[in-house]
Amino acid sequence: MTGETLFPAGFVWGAATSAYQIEGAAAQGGRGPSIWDTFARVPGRVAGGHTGEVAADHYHRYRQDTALMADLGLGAYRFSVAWPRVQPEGRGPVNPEGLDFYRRLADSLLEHGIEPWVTLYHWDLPQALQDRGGWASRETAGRFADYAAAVYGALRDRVANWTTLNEPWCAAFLGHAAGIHAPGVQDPATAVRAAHHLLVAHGQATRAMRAIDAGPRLGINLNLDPVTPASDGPADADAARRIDGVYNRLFLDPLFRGSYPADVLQDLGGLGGLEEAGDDDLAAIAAPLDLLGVNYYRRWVVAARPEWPRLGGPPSPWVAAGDVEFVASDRPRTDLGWEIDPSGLDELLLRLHTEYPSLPLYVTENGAAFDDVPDAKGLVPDQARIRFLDGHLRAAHRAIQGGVDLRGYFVWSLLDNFEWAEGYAMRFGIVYVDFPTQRRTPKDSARWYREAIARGGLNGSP
Ligand code: IFM
Repeated sequence: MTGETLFPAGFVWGAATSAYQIEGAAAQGGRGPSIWDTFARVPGRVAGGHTGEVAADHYHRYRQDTALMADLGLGAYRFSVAWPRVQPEGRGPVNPEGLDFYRRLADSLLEHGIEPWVTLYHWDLPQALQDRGGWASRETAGRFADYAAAVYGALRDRVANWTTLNEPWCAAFLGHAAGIHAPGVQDPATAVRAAHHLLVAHGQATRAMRAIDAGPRLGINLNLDPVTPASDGPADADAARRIDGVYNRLFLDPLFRGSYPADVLQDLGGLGGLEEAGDDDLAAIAAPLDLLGVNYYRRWVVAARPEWPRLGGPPSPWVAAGDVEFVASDRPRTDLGWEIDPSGLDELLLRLHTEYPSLPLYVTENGAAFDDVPDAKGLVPDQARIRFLDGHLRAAHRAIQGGVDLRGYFVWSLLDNFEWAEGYAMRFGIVYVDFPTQRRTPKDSARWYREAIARGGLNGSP
């Protein structure tokens, strides 16, 4: 390969994390318990019995971490605010100590010339709100709007870029249908209702923040994946339509077209009562946004298996699609077993550009879990992650060449962290964290990313 694959001037080079996955200090600084504190304590819910109680201790080490980011040359850092740190009870008075932590973090980033990007909800609902019904209850949407306004009011002088929710599909369907994420509910109708209330929460928060001033660049982070039928047959095509519907379009359509997709409503057959969503809700959900954050990890290849659903095993997160098989291919995989397919990223970005136009896009998460181990010299050679990032950045570049308004890329993740139900076994960081000592070691991928950032792109032609 010769030449270089350069990104446009102003392209944002970032890294992302989330509060519960890295902060620790779960009972410090006035933080209240979240649904993940409760869930992780239940035996068998999280691999190894791990919890986020200490995590990467970022709450105490944030200065060291921002210095690390500066050393990498990051232009932006996406982090989430822990709702129970700001409002321990999920409503009522804010905890000044909680807000101060995020002010100090933002200041430290700004001192290093790194743009703070805030996500308001990355799955750590205050337990007190779960006790009142959580996302199954409409009341939670209103509480989220109050919380969003409080955080925006406190940080708006420091933070320009805001996203409301991270991956509402996971919060709704992993949390309330499969029950493999907090709060561990296993009821399809509740999952669909939770999805709607999450979207209403997004809409009401957007309204509340814009009522304070016209300042925020506002968006949402969706996990989106292309869905490909395993064959040319009509049954597999229909399986792909259904998975695309309940995974991608259930969120994209209300946000960017103002209504739930008719075919998905029909597939869901009245579950969750979505067809009764009123005009007010839909108008709030569809209020114009400034950006869409795309979290991309893989492509789904699906086949219809009418002889299913299988008996036994945990309930499926794929509501109304329990008869769909996710077909494995011989593509290489990460250590989490996720197939690696960079071509899904440009395909997805081009689709968003064509079907949901005029949205500035950012890849707000993309990365890979490997079982990294430091070598005898204390270095962490992670060639597989470098290949992963290189391949996906090339896909992002192809999308830009194809006319997509893609403005930035955030690697998931800056640090090894608490990977939800997988605990600490799965390492997504470009910086290795030795959890017993909390020592940070930039992996080879961090050095590689630093070079890409400095060059404004990749070595070798597209
Ligand atoms: O770690 C998660 C993150 O919290 C949300 N997106 C996917 C990542 C990898 O599973």
